Amino acid sequence: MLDGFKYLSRYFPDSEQVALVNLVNGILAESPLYRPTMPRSGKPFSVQMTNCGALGWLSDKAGGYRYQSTHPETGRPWPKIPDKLLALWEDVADWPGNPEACLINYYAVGAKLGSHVDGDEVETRAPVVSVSLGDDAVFHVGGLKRGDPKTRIVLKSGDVLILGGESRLAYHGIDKVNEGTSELLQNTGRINLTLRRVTALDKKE
Ligand code: MD6
Ligand code: FE
Repeated sequence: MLDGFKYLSRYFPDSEQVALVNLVNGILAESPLYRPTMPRSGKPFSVQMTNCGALGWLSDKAGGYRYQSTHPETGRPWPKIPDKLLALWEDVADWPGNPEACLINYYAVGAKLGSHVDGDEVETRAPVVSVSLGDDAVFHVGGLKRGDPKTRIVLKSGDVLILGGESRLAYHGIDKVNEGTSELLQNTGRINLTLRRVTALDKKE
């Protein structure tokens, strides 16, 4: 495993997971899930997404992968990142700036996320910090090349992952979600939140 990869099993206890789901539901009411499409091909993702934060990550056929400050369907700014997630970043990121984006992924039955690198951020010295909620998922992480050997981890509700240091640009993805393994979400499925710094940090914030 590359240096800088950290797995914090059950970082959030059950009661805090419930609080996080309530926060996410509040965000979804303002900033609904939508289905991104692949650059060029326009093929829809199986994962549905939205964001909170000053910037949000998105992808569509015409514009490709990018960050922008507004929701692609409502045109409204993304809601703020909840304090509970800012506190998580403070606790685990070990990096002097604030996160600017929180991508919210929702996996309904059958959704998965192909192997990718989180590479659209300018500030790749900052880690990406993720939280899993709901059903278990089989996560893989490899190396800096797509074909490098992969390690698999079953991510459970409340788990936190940190891709920092050398692992920041490692390939990773979700092979499958094990439906019905958690009762946290009202509908079956899985939510993953990823906190990112996007723009370069040029001064202490
Ligand atoms: C997911 N996670 O768990 C997908 N990226 O649904 C990611 O793509 C991810 O967990 C960067 C850092 C941590 C992650
Ligand atoms: Fe990722």
